[in-house]
Amino acid sequence: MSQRTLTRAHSFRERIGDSLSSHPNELVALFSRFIQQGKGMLQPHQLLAEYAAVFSEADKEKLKDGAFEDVIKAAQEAIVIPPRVALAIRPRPGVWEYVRVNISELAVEELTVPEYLQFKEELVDESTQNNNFILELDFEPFNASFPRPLLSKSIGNGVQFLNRHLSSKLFHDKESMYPLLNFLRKHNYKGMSMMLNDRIQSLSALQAALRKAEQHLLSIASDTPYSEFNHRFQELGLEKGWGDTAQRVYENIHLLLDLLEAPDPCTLENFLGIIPMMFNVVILSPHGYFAQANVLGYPDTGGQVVYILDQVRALENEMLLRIKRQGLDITPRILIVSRLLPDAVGTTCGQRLEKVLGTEHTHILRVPFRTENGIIRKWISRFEVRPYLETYTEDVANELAGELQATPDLIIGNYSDGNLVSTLLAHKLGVTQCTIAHALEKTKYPNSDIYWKKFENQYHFSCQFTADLVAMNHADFIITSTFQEIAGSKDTVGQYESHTAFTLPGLYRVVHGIDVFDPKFNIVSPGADLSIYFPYTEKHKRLTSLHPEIEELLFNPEDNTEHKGVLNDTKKPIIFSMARLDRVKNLTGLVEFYGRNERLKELVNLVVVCGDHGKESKDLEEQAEFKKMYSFIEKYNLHGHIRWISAQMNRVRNGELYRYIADTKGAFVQPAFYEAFGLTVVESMTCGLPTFATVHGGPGEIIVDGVSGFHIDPYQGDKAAEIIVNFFEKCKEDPTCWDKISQGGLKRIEEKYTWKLYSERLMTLSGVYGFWKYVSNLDRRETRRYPEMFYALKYRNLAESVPLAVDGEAAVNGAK
Ligand code: UDP
Ligand code: LCN
Repeated sequence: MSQRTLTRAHSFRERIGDSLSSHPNELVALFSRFIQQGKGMLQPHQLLAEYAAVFSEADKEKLKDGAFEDVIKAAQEAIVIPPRVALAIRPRPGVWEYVRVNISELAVEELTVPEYLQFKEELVDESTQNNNFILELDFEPFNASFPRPLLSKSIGNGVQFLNRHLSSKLFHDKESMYPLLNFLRKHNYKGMSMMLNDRIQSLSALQAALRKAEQHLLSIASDTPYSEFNHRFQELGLEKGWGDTAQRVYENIHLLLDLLEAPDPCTLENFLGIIPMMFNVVILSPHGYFAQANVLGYPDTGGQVVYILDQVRALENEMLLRIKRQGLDITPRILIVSRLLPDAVGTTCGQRLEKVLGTEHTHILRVPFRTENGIIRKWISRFEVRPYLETYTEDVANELAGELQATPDLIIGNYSDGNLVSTLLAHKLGVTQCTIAHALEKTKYPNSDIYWKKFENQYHFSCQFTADLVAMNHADFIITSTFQEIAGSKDTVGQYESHTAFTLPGLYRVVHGIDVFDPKFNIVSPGADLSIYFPYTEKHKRLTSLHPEIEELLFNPEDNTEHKGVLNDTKKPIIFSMARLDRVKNLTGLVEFYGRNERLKELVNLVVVCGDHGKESKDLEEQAEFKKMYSFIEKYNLHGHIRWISAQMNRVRNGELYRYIADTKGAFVQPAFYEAFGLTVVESMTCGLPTFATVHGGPGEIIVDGVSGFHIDPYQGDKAAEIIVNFFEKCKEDPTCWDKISQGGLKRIEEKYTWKLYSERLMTLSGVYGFWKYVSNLDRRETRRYPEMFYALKYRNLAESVPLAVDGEAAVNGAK
């Protein structure tokens, strides 16, 4: 059991035991209600409902001193197998305790993780009950010796913790400084030494050289370029990389002297931040249509593409800035590696190399999927790419060697497939690896672990979850967009946290898959491209020349492949939504709750952008959503109230569309059942458009409810409609209500969600984790060996079981 489970004195087992003595009838009454549901699983809202049904307010008051309320509030799941009920209790993010109550024997016992999972498996597969030979995956022993933070609030700030650990470890005594010295001595770019040369062999030599250099710098003008004292520095044992001018070099030398004399975590982070380490970055995003035009809104092609294209622009700027400040004349390269699709259907996905607009040194490099029978021509869903990824990795490694003529300094994986390829590549090349999940499917599809067999044919989750575990454990650092992505909130479980312990019955049991307290986790939030998404109030920047096109999209009465439906009253505010037409995005749910609320229909029009009216979808989920959307329009007679526009791929025009909706004093609604982050939410808020967004996932954290937007619960559509009605009613009485939320949204974005903040942070992380990888290489060898073995023994077979796509047949699963 985890070191962070509660101490025994306060354990829930004991507290339930105490309640059993003090209030036996009440406990039996409550647990009997659970048992009456029969064999199955109860979710938190069901547990709370049962609690409310059994006890009156007065009873609850009486029970306050016992464990009842705390248990019910903290329980994330109950497994009912009469006469026993097991509870997974989560007193705070990342901390779990498992307890089982036997209602016939009035007994309470604490369960270990494997015991709890084994009990849960009985829900689906009785035959595993007494099977002691189930494969149990446990990463904890490999990390046990490494200290971790204990407070939930430290989760997601791994770099700070690592700096503290590194500074105390490195500066234990003089000898422990040697890794830093060796790291600086080894530093080079394509064989060209940087920072130190061979003249410096010891720490005392380093300190002496730095002091002499300091004296020399004090004797020359502060703006003297490095080239003018390069020779003098080389004689001292110092090479390029310290800075571009005497002033900057002086500051950086001083920083290292400080570090050597009086080490502290902040100086260490600052010093690692100035070392030139990042010149070649590889970013992996194999699946989907990855291109700069004509792709957004298609199945599997959404925020990840937007995120990466914005990320590389910000990253290239930051790299150039730092290289200049370091006084180096090196041209950086960033390569986004995606899949080459010979059947590119009007996109550039068939091109091998494509320059990224707005950058100088960044390209999309496309490498095809192939088998021994040749290259795969068509798009295939992200759930079906598995069988190609190993060969793909080899091909990518060869292409990179040719294109970069160097080993990359950092490899960033995106989404499950990209993260797996990044693992294989980083392993092969010995490079620092960062992963970005964007969305972990396990959270999006409830119970997709325990009932994995039901999902297998369509989604191949066994393979995907295995790949995710391998990648998250192999990565040097993990970037997430929000805290909730890692560890959820007080009441909800985080995406990564849900990988701590779970079971795929009959396949393997994850006893300890990932620890959300691991210092590899860092929250680095993305933003929106400010040249496209800016406030509707910035009149001088507004793209009014696009208004006729936008008005055509919104109001032209003719149905065509771009739009369906007409808005009778064009003066009303518009509530607007835009997403891939994916079940999880729940745009059909929005149409339904809009349709059911007469007052909402009176107050506002509804505009949804999703799907493609022009061609029949190849995606099964999308096909089903199409049908549902049409049926709700008929069922709730929405003619005259709704406009359904095909996916819009022109981002510049989309930016103006958000602002146009703001001109109508409307709002953006994001009704997803689950949204990992939610770039549209950030885009609409950046445009000053009041936003109502799902409380499940990232938007719950991006928006402060009632201040910078509103939370809605897609599972309670009627209530969501009421929240929107209330807002528009209030705005009718007092238009400043609208302005207040609009302003609140803008303020929130400025403070937390910008690409400038993102790229600075990413560079810092690469420095610190790169250094950490260097100093800890030997210590962490077994941590890497274990996922490798798991990959070879488990993942490979699973990947091979995913059927190969057949070019020409492309009815495919899912959408992200
Ligand atoms: N998008 C778009 N046109 C569409 C649908 C979506 O341009 O028809 C863009 C949207 O503006 C956002 C991205 O695709 O930039 C979707 O990202 P989000 O994080 O909201 O969701 P994802 O698709 O990644 O799940
Ligand atoms: C994938 C998702 O599902 C979204 O929630 C994110 O915003 C997007 O990737 C970018 O990270």
